[in-house]
Amino acid sequence: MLTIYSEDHKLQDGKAELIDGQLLPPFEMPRRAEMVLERVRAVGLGDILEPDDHGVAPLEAVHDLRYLSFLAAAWGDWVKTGREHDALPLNWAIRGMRAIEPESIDGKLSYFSFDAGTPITHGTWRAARASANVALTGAARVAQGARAVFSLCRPPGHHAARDYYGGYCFLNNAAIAAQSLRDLGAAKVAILDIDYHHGNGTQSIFYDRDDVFFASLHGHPKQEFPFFLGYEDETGQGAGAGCNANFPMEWGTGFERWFGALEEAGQRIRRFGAEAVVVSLGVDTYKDDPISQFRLDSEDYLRVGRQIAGLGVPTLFVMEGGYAVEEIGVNAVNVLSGFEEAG
Ligand code: SP5
Ligand code: ZN
Repeated sequence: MLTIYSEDHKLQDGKAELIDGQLLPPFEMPRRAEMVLERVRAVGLGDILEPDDHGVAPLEAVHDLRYLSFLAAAWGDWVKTGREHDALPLNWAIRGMRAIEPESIDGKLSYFSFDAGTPITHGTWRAARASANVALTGAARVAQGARAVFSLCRPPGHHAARDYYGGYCFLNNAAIAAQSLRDLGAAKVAILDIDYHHGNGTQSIFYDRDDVFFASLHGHPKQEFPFFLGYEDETGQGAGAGCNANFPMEWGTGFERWFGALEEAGQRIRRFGAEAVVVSLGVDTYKDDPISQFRLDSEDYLRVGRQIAGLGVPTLFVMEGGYAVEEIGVNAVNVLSGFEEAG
């Protein structure tokens, strides 16, 4: 299996995220991608390729123009006000408040985000664009006939919506790749999101569309971040009615229960008739993940890969979360090895 990777991910290297009532060094750190790359090499998964630059058009196909302009300018605008540390928002519009884009950078950070866990730094925009290019280059290979490609994206993407960032995500790599697969000829595309957290951004981007099916297995929103999306009764709207499937599960969920949900999600994707699948591959479902509460073990990920191979359609794996840094390489690459084995 071909891996797409860019060193530019290292440009996203924040100093602090707000988590657990504290400002801590970010769990989403450069070493994550380096550990995955190291494991790709160690098992001899296949060639490792740098991404091509796909320009802004595929970003604009998924994200709002004003949001993209904000992201491109955010660090510069922040520094202009005399600050050199990471940019974090302070507050958000909530019930009864006005959703008007403010002029000041502090106001814009609040307007275009949903958490204070996602620092914007000097290199954020470049890293996020490189990550999207990694996804797009993988999508192009899949469209050209590859059975499967691994886009080793960092920063991750599935929490980023059309016009807001959060959850360590700025550009929605999986959504950008899925839209690109559509534009390159696949009539129907499915996104299977197996990251521990609900892919709120991806769901919202495709919620009213019948050409992209979204299925997500995740921590139940009654307990887990991002809290305000990911319930089972969110099934799509308008033309997209029936094209969204959520499988929320409670803290402590183990592999057997989780795998049952994966089988069900697979059935839904098969019934939908997807011609290609994008997998939002997070391995924060791992038992020792420092911020998550499912109980998958390293060997389980081999079975996950085999199961996804059983869908029998061209597959693009897009890296999302996973914060047990020492094990992230083994866990992520086990999914890919399991897929390959099932060849
Ligand atoms: C891509 C991705 O996996 N993003 C996840 C972002 C999660 N950020 C906030 C998680 C809050 C976790 N709270 C648990 C505290 C553990 N002591
Ligand atoms: Zn996650």
